[in-house]
Amino acid sequence: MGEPDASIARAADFLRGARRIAVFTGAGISAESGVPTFRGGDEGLWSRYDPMQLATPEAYARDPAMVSEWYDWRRQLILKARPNPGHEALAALEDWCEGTGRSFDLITQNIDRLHQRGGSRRVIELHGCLLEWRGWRSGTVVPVADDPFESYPPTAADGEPLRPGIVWFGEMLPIDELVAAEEASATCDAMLVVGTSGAVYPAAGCIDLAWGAGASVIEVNPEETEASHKATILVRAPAARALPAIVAAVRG
Ligand code: BV8
Repeated sequence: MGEPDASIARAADFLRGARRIAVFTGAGISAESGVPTFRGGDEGLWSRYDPMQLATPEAYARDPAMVSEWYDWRRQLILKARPNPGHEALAALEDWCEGTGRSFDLITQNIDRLHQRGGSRRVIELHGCLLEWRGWRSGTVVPVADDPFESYPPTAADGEPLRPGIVWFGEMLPIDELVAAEEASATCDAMLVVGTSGAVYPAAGCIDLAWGAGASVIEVNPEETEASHKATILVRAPAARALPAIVAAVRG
């Protein structure tokens, strides 16, 4: 694999030398599960939709039917998706950390729950989860069937419109998750940054915290990102290929 081989071996060395490992993931780690990313090329979700048109509370208030139908379309994609070897490698890394007395935290911006379905246990979801829906006004979480909703917006038994249990632009992140993610980022000595453009805050601030604390930052991404200049090591390869190789090298 040429250059990525050398970076994979170096990444494994840094992870083996770490006592506290944090992983920060974005939409790119689910790309090889068939879940479109936001900014990637012409297949990116946002290439067809203006994010500010749909991923905001104002958009839902303006057109709850259209916004909830778009999210239900994405929910169906997620339900059909399967964890890929990248997700599974991070679950194996978590096992290795537990087995060797290291601390491990997985922080994700993703709302697809593929990390948990791939075996990860300690997952901090900064932007919520698209499989969860709640009352637009009450915030009450309402169990929903996997099937596509019959009408849009979906409603609770009492008729209250439901919205996806995710964080939209302009909304605060869940405070407990944000505090836990920032604490893990500020105290880790190695951070694996996988599949994110590093463009969305305050989530991407986790990378800044690790970098500022002097942690080794390893970026796994086929492309340059806004976080690349903070990386100690650049692994320019797709996650489903690079992560299994890195974790195999870590476990020797
Ligand atoms: C808040 C859920 C305030 C919705 C999402 C100017 C400067 C700084 C900040 C701002 C600003 N203007 C506005 C803001 C704030 C704004 C923000 O950061 N905007 C950005 C666009 C500039 N942030 C917010 O609004 C946040 N809230 O600030 O609240 C506040 C304060 C007090 C009180 C009230 C409010 C909320 C942000 C959360 C938004 N919700 N998701 C949905 O899913 O529809 S964010 C959305 O983008 C995704 O969830 C994802 O988490 C996030 C980032 O995207 P990425 O995951 O990085 O994905 P992307 O497509 O960008 O990149 C994919 C990467 O993968 C690429 O690099 C690609 O190369 C790589 N890749 C592709 N294939 C692979 C791969 N890598 C590896 N392997 C592969 N195979």
